[in-house]
Amino acid sequence: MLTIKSESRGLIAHGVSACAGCGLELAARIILDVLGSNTVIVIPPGCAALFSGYGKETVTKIPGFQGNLESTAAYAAGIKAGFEVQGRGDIQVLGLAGDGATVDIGLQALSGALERGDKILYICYDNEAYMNTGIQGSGSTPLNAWTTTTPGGKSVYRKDMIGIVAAHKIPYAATASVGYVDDFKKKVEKAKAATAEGPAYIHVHAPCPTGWGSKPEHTIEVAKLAVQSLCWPLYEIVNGVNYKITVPVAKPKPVSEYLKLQKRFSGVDAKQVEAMQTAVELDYARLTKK
Ligand SMILES: Cc1ncc(C[n+]2csc(CCOP(=O)(O)OP(=O)(O)O)c2C)c(N)n1
Ligand code: SF4
Repeated sequence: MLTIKSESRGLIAHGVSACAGCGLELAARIILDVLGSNTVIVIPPGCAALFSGYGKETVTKIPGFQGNLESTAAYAAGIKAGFEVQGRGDIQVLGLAGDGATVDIGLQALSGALERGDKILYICYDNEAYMNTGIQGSGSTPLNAWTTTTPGGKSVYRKDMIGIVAAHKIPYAATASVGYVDDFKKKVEKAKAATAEGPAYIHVHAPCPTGWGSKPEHTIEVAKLAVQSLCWPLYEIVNGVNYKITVPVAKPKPVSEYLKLQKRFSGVDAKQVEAMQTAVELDYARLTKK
């Protein structure tokens, strides 16, 4: 057995078995640094389960619960309700789930919690596929991306998950990126505060070198390029109506710059890149008008 001799910092110990350069690992450390120890975490199966771990192998230093893939938001809501009944409503309950567990399989449970106004914080880390079970395409996989279930490139657009969340008119929703840590931290702070009123939701873009075919040392560069090429705009939405872009992009970089660092887009041709460029520009123009 490996004995780790150094003291670990933060609420996630070292020794996490995530892949090198994992965007989720960085996101999880940032989130718990901001939320602090008065937090209970709910994690479904997926790569985040590497943190809740198995038996004595957990690396999280806060209480946690691993449920099933469908019900992260329902578990979180139930745990929060239990604390409220006990007069311990100050405990932050965090659901941390992948895009598959959020955008597809857990969508119904999440929608229910958002509609009821449960005072939970839900963070979806978006690695744009079901990574833990071998890179299958999800509702959040972008157009033209290779996955094992979209071997010729995904033929349809991703779901507008943040739009779906905003339609519930919850107190706070935001997109975030591990490439913009200060912006991400501020959003976790705001989301934490918003849960005094109702649900808060953050959708954080978290590159996955294993699934995207990017170099581990390029994770931050890839994350930043997604924002700078308008493929992943950073904004927040208060009460479902007040939109604000938090990292404006005055001179966008071409989408092709973002794509070229990832093997999952190596099959795209010039026409497809052009279509992606047009789509992100239109989306961004619409966003700036909201
Ligand atoms: C209903 C259901 N279908 C399939 C599975 C198998 N499964 C376990 S983890 C996982 C991948 C989850 O993907 P995502 O939520 O995107 O998280 P990631 O693995 O990318 O971190 C799947 C499909 C399951 N546990 N439950
Ligand atoms: S497969 Fe991707 S998300 Fe999962 S641990 Fe590895 S790098 Fe992280």
